[in-house]
Amino acid sequence: MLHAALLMVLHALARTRGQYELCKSLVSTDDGAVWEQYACQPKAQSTKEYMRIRVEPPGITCGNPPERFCTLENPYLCSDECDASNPDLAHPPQLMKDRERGGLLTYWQTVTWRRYPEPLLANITLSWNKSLELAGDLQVVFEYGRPTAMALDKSLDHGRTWHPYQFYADDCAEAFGMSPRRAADLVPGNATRVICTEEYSRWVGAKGDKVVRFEARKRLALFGEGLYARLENTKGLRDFFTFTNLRLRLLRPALGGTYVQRDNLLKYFYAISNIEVPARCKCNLHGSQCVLVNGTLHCVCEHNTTGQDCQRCKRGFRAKSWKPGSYLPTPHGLPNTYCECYGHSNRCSYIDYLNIITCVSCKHNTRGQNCQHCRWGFYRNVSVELDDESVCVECGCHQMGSLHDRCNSTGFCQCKKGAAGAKCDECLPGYHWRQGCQLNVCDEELLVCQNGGTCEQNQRCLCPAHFQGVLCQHARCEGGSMCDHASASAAAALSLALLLGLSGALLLGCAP
Ligand SMILES: [Ca+2]
Repeated sequence: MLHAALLMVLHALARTRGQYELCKSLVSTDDGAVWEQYACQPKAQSTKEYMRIRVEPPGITCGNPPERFCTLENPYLCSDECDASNPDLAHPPQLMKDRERGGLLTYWQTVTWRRYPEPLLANITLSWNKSLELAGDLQVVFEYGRPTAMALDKSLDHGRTWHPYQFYADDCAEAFGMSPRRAADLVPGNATRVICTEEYSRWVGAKGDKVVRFEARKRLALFGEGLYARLENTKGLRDFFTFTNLRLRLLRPALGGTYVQRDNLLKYFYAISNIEVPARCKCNLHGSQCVLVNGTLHCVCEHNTTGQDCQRCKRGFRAKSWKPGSYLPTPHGLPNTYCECYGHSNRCSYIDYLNIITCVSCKHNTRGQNCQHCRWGFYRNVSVELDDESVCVECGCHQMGSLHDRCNSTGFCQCKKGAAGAKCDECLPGYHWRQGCQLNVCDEELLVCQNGGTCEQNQRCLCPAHFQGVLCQHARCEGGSMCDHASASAAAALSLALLLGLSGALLLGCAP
């Protein structure tokens, strides 16, 4: 009773929770508790705490040696100092992802543009060692002005190959040879276009907007209610929001004006106080949880999948090829992997006292937890795959000739004495078929009827008038004499009978 109530609660919970948050739920059916499986994905979250940051080139971070810098607002008040050896004056990369306490602004800062006109270049590589899906706007907060030229790249393969994601410049044509566009200008047909935007690079004063965005939200919103169908059907759309690494290439700092003031290069540098990457673990719709394992994010995989991204079938579940889950049909999608029943059942039941999931009502004469065995009385047809409907062939053991209706793995039945053949429907030499194999009394080969007798249905010799015995080997010796000839042939028959293991009856006859 309590169990049933719990099931109802779980089921209700499954229905009321958001889309794709639940991978499965136990439901009550006539067959008992059965798992219903759904496509599922982890919730979007801030991924800052799992993010690793690397900055390049070496020596780009300020403070080693200590350095003075000015600000664009107050270019001649150059009292600020960056000193890597002093915690209060150091600006290391981890300050781009720290939790700022008590309103204290902390930021990573580069060296100044002392080497002008050599460009001031800095790369920031963000890595998670895990495939993620961008679920909101990527935001980078710049202090002391936003760069006038910057590129955002992404990698899907842990940094082996990189692709441009978006370009940012105060003049896109000049910096990248592209016409400027805004994310708001995109339409569903070009939602994955790589654009150059001028929205985040203009000088708005030091107190103005500090944020540079990659507007994933606007791109996703282009599809409205049809988003999940689009994610399913539009090639490359899911991949567009997927990444393992992101890279910011800072190409030219904020200038605070239209040109570089060569007499005051200490006011040009980059400083970033925060990077937010709202994303979800990519689990291929086979997991709703993502956990840290040895410091790296891993999906908690359902639907008999495994791997960091649930990108493989579990051991023993490889008869069907792996597939990602599907967003369709909404609201629960298709998990695309049931418990593995090799196509002989599409229902699975959870047996709670054994803690196993087992296929229910295996069809096509199969049985077993995964419908991987043949029912009694059937054997495995090795010439077809396990998921073939004709995988189990009936043994067809002859009811009379075999001990029972089961056969071995090659289809051979267990025969009663004297029976032979795969189905036990034939007799060994010395036996004849009569509701099974019966021992011959006489035949045309070894137990030939003697003295002109004829064998009747292998059961008895019909002897001529003057002979008797099982094989008509004895003369009828009336009066007890003149039986010499017959006795000699009786002796021969006797030795033959002993040879064949016959006994008893032949010993009777005439005494000499
Ligand atoms: Ca910070």
